[in-house]
Amino acid sequence: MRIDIVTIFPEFFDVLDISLLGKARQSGIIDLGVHNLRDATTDRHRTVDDTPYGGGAGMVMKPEPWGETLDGILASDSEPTDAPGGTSEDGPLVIFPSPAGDVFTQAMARELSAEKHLVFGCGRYEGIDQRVFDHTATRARVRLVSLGDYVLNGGEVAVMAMIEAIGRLIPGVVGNPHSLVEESHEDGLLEAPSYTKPASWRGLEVPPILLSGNHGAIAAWRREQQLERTRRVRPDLLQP
Ligand code: 6GU
Repeated sequence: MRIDIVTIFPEFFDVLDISLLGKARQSGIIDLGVHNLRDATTDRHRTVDDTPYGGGAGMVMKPEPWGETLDGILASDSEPTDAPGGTSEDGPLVIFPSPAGDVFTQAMARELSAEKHLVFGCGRYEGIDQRVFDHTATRARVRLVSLGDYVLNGGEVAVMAMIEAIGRLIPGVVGNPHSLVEESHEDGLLEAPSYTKPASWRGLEVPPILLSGNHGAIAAWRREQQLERTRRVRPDLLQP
């Protein structure tokens, strides 16, 4: 998968060199490009924002640097976006992290992990000039995606979370694919508690069923733990 990130804080994404995602990049499963929005500015101060038309607090990101940067990224995509409105299913999908977007879920991460080319546009300040979204939507699929109902200063942390959730679902990124299926949210429930050796630690015992060797009984116990935990912590997940 090709991933491009547009940001005014490119160093923020240096951590993608390490860990699981770093390995996936080294092995060529993920091809990452980080673009500094300020490289597309032409003034001495490398200005990316300006005051909002109509007044109001804060600053709005100017459209020109976004247009320039996205032109370069979208032109480099080998898949022609020849569908009406530039929305070919095979072309790039441009994601703008925004608290006004669809809420990011495990199901969305799985869907996005099947894409060939994701472009993340990290906004700062009070947002990006609306015409950037409108123009981009004439030549690519565009989605606004939110991490949840709270406010971040910019899209960078959200994009980092999304890339981690998406990246680990790409075949070959996580060594043992079985470890993906027993996790919270994969089956719509929270995961069961897990234990390792020693069997007794500081007076706390591992539930005896897990030492029984009875795999059927263990699976049933885990399922019951998942249901109990989900009922208690996230009853909303059990609503039809
Ligand atoms: Cl995706 N961006 C920002 N700036 N704030 C958020 C968010 C995203 N998701 C929740 N809050």
